[in-house]
Amino acid sequence: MTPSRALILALAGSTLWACNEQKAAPPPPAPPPPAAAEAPPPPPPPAEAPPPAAAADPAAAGGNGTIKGVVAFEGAVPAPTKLDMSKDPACGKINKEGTVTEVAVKDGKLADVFVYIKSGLKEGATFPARTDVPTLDQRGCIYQPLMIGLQTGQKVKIINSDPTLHNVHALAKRGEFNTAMPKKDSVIEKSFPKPEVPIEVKCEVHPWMKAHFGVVDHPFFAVTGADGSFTIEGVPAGKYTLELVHGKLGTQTVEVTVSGGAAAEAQASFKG
Ligand SMILES: [Cu+2]
Repeated sequence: MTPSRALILALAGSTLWACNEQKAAPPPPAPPPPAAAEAPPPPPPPAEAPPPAAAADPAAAGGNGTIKGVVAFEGAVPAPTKLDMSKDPACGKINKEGTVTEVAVKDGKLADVFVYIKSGLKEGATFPARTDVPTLDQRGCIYQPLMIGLQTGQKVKIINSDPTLHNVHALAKRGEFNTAMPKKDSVIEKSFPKPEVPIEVKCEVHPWMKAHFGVVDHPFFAVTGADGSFTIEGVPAGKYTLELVHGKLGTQTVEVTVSGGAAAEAQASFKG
């Protein structure tokens, strides 16, 4: 026999043997079935699937809805409040009118209204943190602006733009501070750990100085501008109660339904 023939036979033999073995293999496969019977264990992994589903929950916390509105003012618009600044001559030099506009109305629309979602947000949901830093200025011995919205933990910058002593005192249940700011252009930063609406801010040097913070534990709030308008973005679909707070005119609530990406309209009116 030549070497090549021997090789062919050997290959043929091994092939047959392999075939036989494959045929014989079926019997052993018997064990696999048990393995298949152990398929049930896989279910546990699916059981772990829920956590990812829970992770999807926070994702659902945010949204693409928008709440827009305009806050109106009805009645006679109060004149700016005249202030007696004789106690501190430095104030009169900057604030020549010696007034503060506590009820700011333009074309029947009201500024300085804190608007926020009071109820309707999913329990336990977490939301993105606001990172902008609003400013409360002490200028002309009045606070500017008179209303500031904040998320818990969000910083507010407080500036003394006057060449006189101010002592800013935030009367918060949590995070109260009472800080003397003797130098012009001095700046401090503060934040509040818990929601509270409103928090009164006053100056311990000038008794007429008052402002308010509205602090909530989510980012869905706004303060009406000079034209009375406000916009709250990124709101999940749902039914909500909005609360509107003005430092001088009180509080009211409005129901609003946010669906999909459409802007929900909210109208409100304060009376003088
Ligand atoms: Cu002051």
